[in-house]
Amino acid sequence: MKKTRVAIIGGGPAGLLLSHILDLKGIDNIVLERQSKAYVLKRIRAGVLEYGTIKLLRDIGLGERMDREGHLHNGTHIVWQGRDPFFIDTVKYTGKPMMAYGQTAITEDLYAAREKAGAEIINEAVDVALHDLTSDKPYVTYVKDGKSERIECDFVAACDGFHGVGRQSIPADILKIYEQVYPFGWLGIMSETPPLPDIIYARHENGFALASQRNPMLSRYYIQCDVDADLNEWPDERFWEELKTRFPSELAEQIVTGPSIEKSIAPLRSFVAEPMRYGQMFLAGDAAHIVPPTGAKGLNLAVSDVFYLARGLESHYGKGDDTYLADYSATALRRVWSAERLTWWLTKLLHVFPEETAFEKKVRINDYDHLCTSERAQAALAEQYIGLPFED
Ligand code: RFL
Ligand code: PHB
Repeated sequence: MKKTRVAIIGGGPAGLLLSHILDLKGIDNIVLERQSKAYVLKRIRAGVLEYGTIKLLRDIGLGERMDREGHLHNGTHIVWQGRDPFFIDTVKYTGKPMMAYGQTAITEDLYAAREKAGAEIINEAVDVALHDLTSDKPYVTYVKDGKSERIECDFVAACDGFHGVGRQSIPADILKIYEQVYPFGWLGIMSETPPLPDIIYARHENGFALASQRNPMLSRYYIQCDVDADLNEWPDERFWEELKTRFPSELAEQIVTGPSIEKSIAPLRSFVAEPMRYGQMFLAGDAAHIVPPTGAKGLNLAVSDVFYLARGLESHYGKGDDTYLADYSATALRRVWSAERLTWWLTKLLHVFPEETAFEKKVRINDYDHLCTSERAQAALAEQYIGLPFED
């Protein structure tokens, strides 16, 4: 049997970041991760960091490689078939840039920092179960190498993603779910080719497309696709051809194609579980909420949840003050709902909906035209796109 203060379920970005910050504050913790380290590091996901995320990573000593290898951007472009292009200018309206730096690299940096500090990260921990969450002596059981194990703790941090056990341990009569599923997915590829210089969302009658990047020789592109599309129907040649169709010709000509090194389809979903606390357990990151990737908010929300949770735990252990922990769910959810609204709106604006009525089409175009002509609309979008500041 092991004992720790905080048992962290999930060794993705939320779990590892929480473990790192708690360790800096002298709060001991153990991370339980279902997958192997190699598997976690192989997952390709987010690529764009809000300014608050950049600053937090710098503040906790994880900014060095990010500042060396990441790429700062003043905002994101939108190109819209048959209309003027538009730039979400975060620097002009908020003074803050965004950073293209992959989630894979952040996870590598976090693993390296945790291992250097001698952290206890238990990979390939299966059958994790949470017990006595409403008592002051919760515990976690799991199986490692065929052996049943138990960890006693003060708190459980469920950072175990959308399919984790944390949220499922909350009784149905307490948990409230808000959900919206979209009738399409994103087909994404990674290729070892020089990316376009900017991050660009494209809106075309065939559907949405996105040009993004990881480093000077690594490009990330996405196109809207059928949610039940088969990857075998999308050989690289077809992907590149469709991608180029969705961008204006002067940009399409600049896209350098090459073999894909990764290709996958992600469904799009908006999802919020409330509250983000049950007894001594706190949910953080994708365990509590999912946003569609339009707007690049998922990882950034995981980071702000962890910021609020770590602050609450520090105040609990350091000062015996539980005000922040008591407010955790409400505080985190204010920021979550702001990102939910933004990503839902951007998804509606930029994708082709199969069932869209002629009326809805007109309203959507009007929304875009308003954005292109109204400084106030531009400022409001830039403020939410860069991410609202963390609350005091
Ligand atoms: P994760 O990354 O899913 O990690 C959860 C971890 O928990 C483990 N786990 C368990 N461990 C033990 N026991 C169990 N029972 C367990 N169940 C699960 C899992 O193995 C895993 O290691 O959640 P976390 O840490 O909350 O991080 C969230 C982010 O990963 C996610 O929000 C982003 O990737 C979303 N996202 C983006 N976010 C951004 O901020 N900017 C972007 O540009 C961006 N682009 C994206 C994205 C997500 C995408 N996909 C594939 C969904 C682009 C895509 C295509
Ligand atoms: C990415 O680079 O993976 C990316 C960029 C912007 C988004 C989503 C994903 O909105």
